Amino acid sequence: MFSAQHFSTGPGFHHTIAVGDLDGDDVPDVAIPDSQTPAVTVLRGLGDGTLAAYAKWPTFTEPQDVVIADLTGDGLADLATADYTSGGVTLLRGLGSGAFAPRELLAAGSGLIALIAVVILVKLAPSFR
Ligand SMILES: [Ca+2]
Repeated sequence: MFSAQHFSTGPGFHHTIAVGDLDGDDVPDVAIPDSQTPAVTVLRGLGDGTLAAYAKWPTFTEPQDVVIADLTGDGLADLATADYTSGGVTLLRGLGSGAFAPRELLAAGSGLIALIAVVILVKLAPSFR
């Protein structure tokens, strides 16, 4: 039987959560947008059911939602947030170690509250190549 554990996400306003492997160790990690700081709060999974202490990665203003996906096609997990007032989406390019490059703003207008990352994997049979 499991008992509840609490892992601090630090100060800020946290609305949603995303789970994915951000550092390539095959252990799920947690990312949470913090609209107050503003930042994405990341807690790395340690593989034993616990999470490491949080780290905050700066975003543009008022991130409301976060996705984890390889958005740049380099095979590494990236983070993107839907920002309510920044005028777009914050992209944090993953460096593969669980660290991220400085924030980039992708213009997409104001009032964003949610993101969906769609990854389509197509594996062609040898006869179709
Ligand atoms: Ca991981």
